Amino acid sequence: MPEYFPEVSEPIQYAGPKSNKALAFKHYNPKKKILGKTMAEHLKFSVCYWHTFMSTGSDPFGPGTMLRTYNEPEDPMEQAKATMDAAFEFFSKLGVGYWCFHDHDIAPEGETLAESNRNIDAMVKLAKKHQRATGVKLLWGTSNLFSNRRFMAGAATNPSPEVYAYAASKVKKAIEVTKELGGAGYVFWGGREGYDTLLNTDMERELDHLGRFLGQAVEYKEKIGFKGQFYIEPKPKEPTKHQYDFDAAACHAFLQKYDLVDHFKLNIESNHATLAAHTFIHELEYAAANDMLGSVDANRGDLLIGWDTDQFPTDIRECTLAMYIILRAGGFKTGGLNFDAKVRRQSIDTVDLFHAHIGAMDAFARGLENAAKLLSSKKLEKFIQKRYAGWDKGLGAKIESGAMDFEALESYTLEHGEPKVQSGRQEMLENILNEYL
Ligand code: XUL
Ligand code: CO
Repeated sequence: MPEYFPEVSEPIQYAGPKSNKALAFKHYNPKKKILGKTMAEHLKFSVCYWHTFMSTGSDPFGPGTMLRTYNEPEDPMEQAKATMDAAFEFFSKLGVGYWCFHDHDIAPEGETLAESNRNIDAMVKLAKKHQRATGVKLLWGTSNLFSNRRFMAGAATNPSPEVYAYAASKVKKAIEVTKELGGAGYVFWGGREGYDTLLNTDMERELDHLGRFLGQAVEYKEKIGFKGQFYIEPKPKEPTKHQYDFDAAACHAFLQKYDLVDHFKLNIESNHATLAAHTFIHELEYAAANDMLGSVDANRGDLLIGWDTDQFPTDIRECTLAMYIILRAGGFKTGGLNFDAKVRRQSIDTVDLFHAHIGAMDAFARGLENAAKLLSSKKLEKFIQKRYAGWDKGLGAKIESGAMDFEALESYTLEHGEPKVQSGRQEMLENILNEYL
């Protein structure tokens, strides 16, 4: 088999923070134990197939810039096979435990659904062989329901029932192969489930269709005995003007309305959070507070660019806060940290893929170490506990237990007068956080 990443001859090693080696981990030490688990077990890093192996740097103003030897075969299936060989070589050399894919990242779409499915089957066979040989596991699978022109007006929310049927057929197949590959989860990202203009949109009907579609997916999952976790990945806009899975709260409300909330968790993506005018941390916290935190698409946006730039995460403060919430919520169960991120258009060499992933893995390793220390110190926990202590006894406890109605609350206030107020101490808390970065 040809070698696709000859610039890295040995798997990337942990060399420690003092090392000057660029192709080495300075902080990610997979075997190091933190709060009873290894770093690898906490972080569960995953490489995404689409950006890392399928994108070559094209943007709305120009074509790809990156020449990859695995893209050289002209026959689409030969190219797909070379790409998969390259992908598993990359996973092994980088030392990640997981990968994620869309159906048509790994296999070219055929002229018909049947041909597409045959292509997928051939590639799944090869993926299975590589998984066995390398030990790399599938974090989640998904179906691309947004690139083909048939999906221009959405998939489950398409005005045409025939498109709904096509989308269902693709999801059916994608769930089957995710199961076949032992996938720990399956993601629904509603790529065009939304609208470009309300002037042509029956929103009520589209939402009902999306609810039905996801319900049918749950039925099929149970029918075939797929034990993986279903996730919805919120995103507020792009490619459509408005996407129904706007943010964690909108997804949560939607799942409750259609009685699906017990069957799904959320896959929170950092750059989608910021597009929704939230912080990544807000979305994680909302998901955790509602027992909906499932998995993470780790990346970042650019403060000055208004679209999904999908850059590799490098901000230690953000990684620390993210890991703080994830640790406090009990850590990942089925999910992990999937790098839904791509190298910049000028980063044209395959070695740039290593630099990008190494940097992001080191950033989250530092985040994990900082978060574990901050959590163990209980400094923020204790402050919050004290801030809400009024609810643990007396009046607060009575309100929480439902023992005080509005009349009783009025009597209390008339008797006790003006409430005592306390400082929020934001600046002091920010200083504490900085001590841990
Ligand atoms: C798009 C996005 C997708 C999903 C999977 O913004 O994040 O790649 O993660 O379909
Ligand atoms: Co994503």
